[in-house]
Amino acid sequence: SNQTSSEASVPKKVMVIGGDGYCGWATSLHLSKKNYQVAVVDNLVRRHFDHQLGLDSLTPISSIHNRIRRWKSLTGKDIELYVGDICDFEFLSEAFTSFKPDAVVHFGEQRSAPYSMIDRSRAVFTQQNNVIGTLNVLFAIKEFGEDCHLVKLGTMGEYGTPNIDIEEGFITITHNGRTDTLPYPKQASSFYHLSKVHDSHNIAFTCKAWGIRATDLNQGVVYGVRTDETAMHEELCNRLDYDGVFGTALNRFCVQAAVDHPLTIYGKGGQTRGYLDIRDTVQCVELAIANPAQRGEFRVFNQFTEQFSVNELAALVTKAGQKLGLEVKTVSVPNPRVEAEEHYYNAKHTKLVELGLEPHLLSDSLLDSLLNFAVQYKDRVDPKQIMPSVSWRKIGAKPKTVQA
Ligand code: NAD
Ligand code: USQ
Repeated sequence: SNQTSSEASVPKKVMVIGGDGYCGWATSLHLSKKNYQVAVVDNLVRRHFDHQLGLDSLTPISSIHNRIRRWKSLTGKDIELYVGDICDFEFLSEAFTSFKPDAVVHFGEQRSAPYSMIDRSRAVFTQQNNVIGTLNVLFAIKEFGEDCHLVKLGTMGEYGTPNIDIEEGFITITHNGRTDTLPYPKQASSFYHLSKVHDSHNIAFTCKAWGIRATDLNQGVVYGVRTDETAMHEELCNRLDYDGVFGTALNRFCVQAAVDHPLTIYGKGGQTRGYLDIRDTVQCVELAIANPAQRGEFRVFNQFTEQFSVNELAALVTKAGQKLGLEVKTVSVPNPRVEAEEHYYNAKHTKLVELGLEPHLLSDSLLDSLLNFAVQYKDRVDPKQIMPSVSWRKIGAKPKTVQA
């Protein structure tokens, strides 16, 4: 590093875009705890989606203002808050020039594949919000902080499920006797996952053209809820989505088991993905910030720790449930998505381990605690929100009405 010793003692400033969300809130607290100076940027649109669709987190969550006040009262640490939309470049410029971040962690996107497949307007919103938001962040860095490191949340879903091993971002190919290292082919399968592909292309281009330093974290599916910091007080509690739109596979299965709902396996259940514990999300982001990309470098890390098929997850939750006296059943739901249900999957994930990631692998004790957590809050579950309601094939231009 080219930091002098006097500079090294000044805490790094990290702007966390999407810092009120599931991954972003846990990361904001973790970085603040580790003595980074943190600013949360969020327009709270996720809380608005929940209201629009009649959904709610399993866990009760405090307002972002109360969360930040509680953190200050418990630890003495300040987290700055900028409430606004990063698609509004004036707002973003103001936040940038006032906070002057050394790194920006960008979680602030519409992140649900089913949400992006509800209807035309949600598909358009998702790509507009995500692609333009990221473009604005790139322009803000170029304009106001050329040295600022962009740590961008991408997704393993950018790669799809090719019948060959998945590399970390790039693949070396020999074609007609010539060899080159090229971006790994992208085959995303929702308008949401495609928005991440478009982001990756825009980021790679600006690294080359403007010398931006960026790390694209192709994250797998995140599970779990508690981190050391969010467990400190109920007002710091993180959100846990279990509904058919925002809930993700393992978290959903634990909540389903807690309320005696059969585990919802879509189609044949052979869909295999990379997964990681939310305690590793915060660790990975910290590692990326502590070891920044070089000027002009577009780095890609595959951010997950283990691969599972949907059927394997269902079997693990069934076994863990039995130990707690829950009789867990499964049901095969006609797949609402268009995706391979039996396929090869072998994705590399060594770069974060090389930087020092110590994974929390999925264990019986984590499953026990997640299941116990779900049982603790099971009275808050609305069973009507569990079954999937969004069809990849039936999406149309007409606004979809929300069932009351
Ligand atoms: P989330 O919906 O809980 O949080 C996203 C946050 O971003 C919300 O608080 C929302 O209000 C904010 N936001 C959205 N658009 C914004 C805008 N235009 N301006 C300002 N703020 C905006 O989602 P999450 O689960 O925490 O995911 C965070 C990121 O990580 C996303 O980019 C997602 O694609 C990625 N990711 C998530 C998972 C997962 O399993 N949850 C897995 C892989 C990747
Ligand atoms: N699935 C089921 N039953 C369920 C829920 C999901 O069988 O009840 C299946 C899906 O069909 C899919 C797989 O499980 O094959 C994963 O689905 P998911 O909803 O858990 O995850 P996904 O839609 O891919 O999206 C989530 C996050 C997204 C992130 C992505 C990482 O919402 O933000 O980008 O995980 S990844 O999957 O690696 O692309």
